[in-house]
Amino acid sequence: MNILMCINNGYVHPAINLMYSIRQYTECDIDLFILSTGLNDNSLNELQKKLEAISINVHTYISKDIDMELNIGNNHYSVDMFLRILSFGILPKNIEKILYLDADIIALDNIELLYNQNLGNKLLGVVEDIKGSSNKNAEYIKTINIQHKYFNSGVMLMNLSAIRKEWDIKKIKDYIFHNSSKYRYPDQDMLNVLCSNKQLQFLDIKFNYQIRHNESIDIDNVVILHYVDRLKPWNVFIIKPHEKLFWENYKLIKSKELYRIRKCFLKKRLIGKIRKVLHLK
Ligand SMILES: [Mn+2]
Repeated sequence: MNILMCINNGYVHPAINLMYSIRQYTECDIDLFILSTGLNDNSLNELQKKLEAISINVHTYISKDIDMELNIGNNHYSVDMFLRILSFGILPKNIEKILYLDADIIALDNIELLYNQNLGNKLLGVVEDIKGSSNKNAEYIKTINIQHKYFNSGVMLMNLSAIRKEWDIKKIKDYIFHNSSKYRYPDQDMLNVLCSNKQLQFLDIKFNYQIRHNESIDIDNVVILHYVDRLKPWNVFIIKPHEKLFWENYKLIKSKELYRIRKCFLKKRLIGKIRKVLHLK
């Protein structure tokens, strides 16, 4: 099974956590492809070591100057997330199919169920985005002008051989170059615009169950749980039951790193709140 993640240093531990959760449910061969604009040596070594321990082969592709090429500028989104759109041109040509996963995700069942979905000639297997069905975002989504259901780009089964036939790497780079500041969720909106209805295979919600901090969940059927809120399990004050699942899995990794990151984040937030109350800048 080929898995793709596009991460920077900040997401190395959530990524390790995700791979451990996947390994809980499957013994199949896993090749993990990491695309990044840069990972420091410590992060990279840790990633390799922790994943080797659960028999996952890691392949890293660093695209250092891609932000200049794509003109992302001051956009507060990380450049790394655009790499998923370009993956068809970066990854070796013999990779015909790959499962792209965000790092704010854990598996609760065997993801081979998802990997083995038949896409035929379609480019992507995706799940509808929950924001797309809320009133607040429906108006905005109308403005990006798509003829299909708005999908979430955090989980995508990618038919790379079909994509290579349809997309041209230079044209896609140009498109990102000229449009990255136009959209609210740039990479996701662009992927929605780039695909027509007949190029998409919509999959069951259980393959990308999008949960927000304040929601409750019945996890019986869920294969992939996606923490879509801006606040991730490692930066919320109070851990809800679905976030507990994340931390229970993290125990397997035997590392203190994510606990440390959480502590730093909460401390910063607390100081921010105190300064606000005291009207300090
Ligand atoms: Mn996500």
